Amino acid sequence: MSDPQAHSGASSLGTLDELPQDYRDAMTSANLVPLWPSMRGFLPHDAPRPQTRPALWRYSEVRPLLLRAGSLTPIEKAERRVLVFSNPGHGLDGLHCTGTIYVGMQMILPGEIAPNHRHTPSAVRLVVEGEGGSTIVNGERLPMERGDLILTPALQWHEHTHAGSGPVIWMDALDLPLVVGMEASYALEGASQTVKNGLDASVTRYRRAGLVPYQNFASPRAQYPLMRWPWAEVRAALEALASDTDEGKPVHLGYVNPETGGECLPTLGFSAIMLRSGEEVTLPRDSASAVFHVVSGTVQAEVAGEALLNAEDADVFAAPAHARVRLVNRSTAKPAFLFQIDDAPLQRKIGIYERFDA
Ligand code: 1HN
Repeated sequence: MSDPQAHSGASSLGTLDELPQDYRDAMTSANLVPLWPSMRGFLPHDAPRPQTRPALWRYSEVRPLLLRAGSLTPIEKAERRVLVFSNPGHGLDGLHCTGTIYVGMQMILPGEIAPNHRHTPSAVRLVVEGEGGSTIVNGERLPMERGDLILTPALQWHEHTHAGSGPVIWMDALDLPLVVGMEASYALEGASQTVKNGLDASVTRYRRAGLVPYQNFASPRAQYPLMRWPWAEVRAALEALASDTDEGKPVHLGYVNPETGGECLPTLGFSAIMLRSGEEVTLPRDSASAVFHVVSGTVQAEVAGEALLNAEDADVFAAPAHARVRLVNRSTAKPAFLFQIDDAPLQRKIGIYERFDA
């Protein structure tokens, strides 16, 4: 995008070592620094310089390490048994998948409980494998089936249980880096919840797009009316959209709050992409950072010009803000499905969201 108001007569700015030592010492003892030596770093010209690198985490590497954590670390010693997808551009300890998005893979074993708590960061789960897992959110039991999206928004009570056999594994995504940056990240622990509603009540109430419970017109709408999006329904909706979308154009659906039509969380956005067999798609480039999770199929991704080859089931890759993302499904037999997380909702709210392609 070219901005007629912008002009890049980039002149170099003064440096710290051009300043006399006594002046620098006086600034330091008064807790002052000059802006000009670091100005370009904080405000680079023409485009951001993300620390986030295009990076890929392979489930075939993550899974055995997660299973091993099951015997190395009992749930009581972990509360959440998670391996965090740390973007190397940020240093591994910062828990950044992108600048704003935290992603990890969590495992719970039969009979275990990941205890009840609530916290200021918002979270979602995308279920990867296993049967019998549930997340209980504010007294509502949400079954965890492969590909399902489950919300646990900011400050809502949530705990995870597992009544089946074998491990249950899911991907967690949180706006943690953002809330940590605001110095507002904290949690409260609580006693295990009493399940108050029927199984999966929010999915029952909001069974079909375009229909909401009638009494909601008269009473204040719940902030988070729908808590779970079953994958079977998302997949069917993608297949329907594909039949009405030209080859090479993204078959891309956004998850929304069914009462408002807006994003389902204030900070992070969620969407699902279908790549038909043999299809190659370039997503419209925008200012958001994003994380992609392969639900099924094989995807060759190119992120900011870097090739991330053959991402397969449950593999995850990160795209920095402003990056171009190209996706190819080389299979001639099978479609591929991706789940996307981005920080576009927050960028829109603070007025910095930009789309660079028509
Ligand atoms: C959390 O509460 C969960 O509830 C998972 O399952 C991952 C990462 C950082 C902070 C809180 C969960 C988390 C987390």
